[in-house]
Amino acid sequence: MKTTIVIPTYNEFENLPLLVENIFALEMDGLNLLIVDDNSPDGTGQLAEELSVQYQNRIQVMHRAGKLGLGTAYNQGFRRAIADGADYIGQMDADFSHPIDKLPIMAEVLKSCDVVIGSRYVAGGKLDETWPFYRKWLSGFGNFYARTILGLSIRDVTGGYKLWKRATLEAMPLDRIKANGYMFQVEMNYVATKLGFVFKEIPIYFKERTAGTSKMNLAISREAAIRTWSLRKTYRDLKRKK
Ligand SMILES: Nc1nc2c(ncn2[C@@H]2O[C@H](COP(=O)(O)OP(=O)(O)O)[C@@H](O)[C@H]2O)c(=O)[nH]1
Ligand SMILES: [Mg+2]
Repeated sequence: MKTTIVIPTYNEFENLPLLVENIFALEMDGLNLLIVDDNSPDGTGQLAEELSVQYQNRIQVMHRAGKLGLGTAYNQGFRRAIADGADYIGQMDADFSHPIDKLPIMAEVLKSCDVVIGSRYVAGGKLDETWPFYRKWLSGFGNFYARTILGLSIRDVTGGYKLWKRATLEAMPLDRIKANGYMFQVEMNYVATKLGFVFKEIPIYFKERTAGTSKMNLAISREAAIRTWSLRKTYRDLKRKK
């Protein structure tokens, strides 16, 4: 049983070593990491290579030419994880916002569904308490907006902490997923729901990063606001691959 967590990185030099150490401290069987680095100017890519040597075969590194966005990083990472024979494939940010200690329970819950989301919007889940009101509001509103327009029953549609069954990802038309920011999460959820896959959400506390800086920006929010409306049309003809 192999579980590969895909971790996209852009300037996460300060976070990566402790993150990796904490993940492997879980001592989950068959757990390994795939780091997708976009030629980070701070040297995260080189650091990842060094960690890969230190942790022997448990870390793979993909290097891309430059900052190409979160969505394409996951897209390429997923394909590679599938090709490398992972049974469960995860997504996690490199900045400790996603609680590492929830991974074992997510893996347990995945046995009885197709995708598990570490969710900020189910009972027991929470956004960072130190976030200012407007950020909480924006996150809550963004979720409500996408859920309503797309008719999704998932509570946390923009969350980026997930565990997929290999078969789920294999059935997804990854070549058609074009969104790159928060919208990548929404688009994946929408397509997977349309294909009939079953989601479960387990509560997480989403903690703001303490090291490094956020890469999200206005363009990403704008992409989300606009592309949400076109998803229905884009996937009108979607059928489950046989
Ligand atoms: N490879 C890659 N990783 C990225 C890119 N943008 C963000 N990331 C990573 O994606 C994760 C989430 O990004 P972050 O800036 O923390 O987003 P926020 O939590 O919404 O503020 C972090 O691990 C980042 O290093 C990108 O363009 N390429
Ligand atoms: Mg973050």
